[in-house]
Amino acid sequence: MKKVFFYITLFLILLCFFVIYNQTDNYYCKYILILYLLPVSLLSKRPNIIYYVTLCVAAIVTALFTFKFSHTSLDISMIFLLIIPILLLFSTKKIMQYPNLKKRNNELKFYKEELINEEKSLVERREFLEKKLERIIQFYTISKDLTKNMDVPEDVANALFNVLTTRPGIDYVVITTTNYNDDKYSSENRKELKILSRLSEEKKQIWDKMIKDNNEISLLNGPAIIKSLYYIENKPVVAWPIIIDNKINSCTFLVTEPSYAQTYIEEGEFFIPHLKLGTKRIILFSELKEKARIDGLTGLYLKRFFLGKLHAEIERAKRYNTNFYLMMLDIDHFKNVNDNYGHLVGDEVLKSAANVIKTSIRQGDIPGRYGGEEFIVILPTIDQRKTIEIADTIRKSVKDIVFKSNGKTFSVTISIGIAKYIKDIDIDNLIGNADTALYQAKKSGRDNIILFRDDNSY
Ligand code: GH3
Ligand code: MG
Ligand code: MG
Repeated sequence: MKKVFFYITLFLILLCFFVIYNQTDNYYCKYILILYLLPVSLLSKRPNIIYYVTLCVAAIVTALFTFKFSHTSLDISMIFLLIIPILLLFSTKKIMQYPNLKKRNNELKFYKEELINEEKSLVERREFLEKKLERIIQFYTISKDLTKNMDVPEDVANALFNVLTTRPGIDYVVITTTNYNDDKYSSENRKELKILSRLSEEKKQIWDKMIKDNNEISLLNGPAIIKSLYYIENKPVVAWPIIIDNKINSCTFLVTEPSYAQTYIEEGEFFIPHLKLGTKRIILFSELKEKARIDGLTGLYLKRFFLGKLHAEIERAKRYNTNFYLMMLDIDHFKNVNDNYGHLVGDEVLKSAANVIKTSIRQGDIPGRYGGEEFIVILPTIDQRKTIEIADTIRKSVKDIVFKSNGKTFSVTISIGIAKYIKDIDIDNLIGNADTALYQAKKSGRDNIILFRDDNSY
């Protein structure tokens, strides 16, 4: 393009020259016009041999032709011929440099391309890192969430759920847990904490059933694709089991797009230790809380916590119009045990009596240590006959225990007072009724069970 422009310019200069030349008859003007080619030949910015030679040849030929080989024509020729070697020298220098420039230009072009490619790959890398950063931030958020305010397994499930809702390629998620005390994780004893579904109701139910009925999870020891559900519906199911004390405590199932399966196995490797830590904290915390509620000597609920339970039971009975029984138990002449055998032996007696109470009551009954050698039990949803039956089992069992101290054997008896919850009674009156019945049991000769009667007809 530049070359074409150059030739056009050259052509136009020569055309102008010859047009003006033809317009004039004056020799002097022609002389000036020919000489005028000299500065014109020097005007070129880029030294070019063709440009100089063409203009010089044009000037010399015109001079020779115009002045018919006279002195003037020879003078002009000489001027132009003299200038050519000078200009040639100057242009040759430039021309000599020209191939180098061309080479340099090519090199620069190559560098430019290289730079463009490098920039492209840098942009790609940056985008990749940005995505990675986004994931790391999400991971950081969950790991932070998992280390705070975790009271119940639902809190762990919520923290995980919040992250999974933002992750791509997931169609369906079920976060399940099982009781820490359960023997093993199975489809029967697991509880669903959270479900994330991006499927139609019909598909959701299919997956729900397939995941629920699958017990392969009990064989897993880390994040994996469940083989027996492999690519059903063209989707893999990735499981994240949380194993605590060699038992699966909870498990998250992710139905993913096939291309995301490996990603979620890898993410499982990251998330599981955090989920495990969160779950462990909850277990530990609930164990600690439980310990704070329990009397160290007898293993029964402490009075303060027990009263809370009794309060709740009264509220429940009020709301659902149900009944329950309250049982108060007091070891007879316990002071004598302490006096005769010492406090340590007395403690053993308290422990044994508490064990008898724990093993004689039903699951769901709530036993507490009410005072020194006084115990108390809430017996929900029960009739009078069964209540007395339980009380009598306790009474007999306590009496049957043979204690040994310093080669001597002895046994103790227990007195029991029972009160039934009656509509609209408050907590103090209910306890008062059980206490009155206990007092009557003591009064009637101890080792006895008395049911509270409103008419005092004991
Ligand atoms: P009653 O048949 O009328 O109930 O007579 P009692 O001797 O059992 O009743 P009393 O209230 O006179 O005595 C209760 C004793 O229980 C007094 C106290 O020293 C003892 N005691 C309270 N708490 C503990 C304990 O934790 N360990 C031991 N070894 N003794 C305790
Ligand atoms: Mg006593
Ligand atoms: Mg007492």
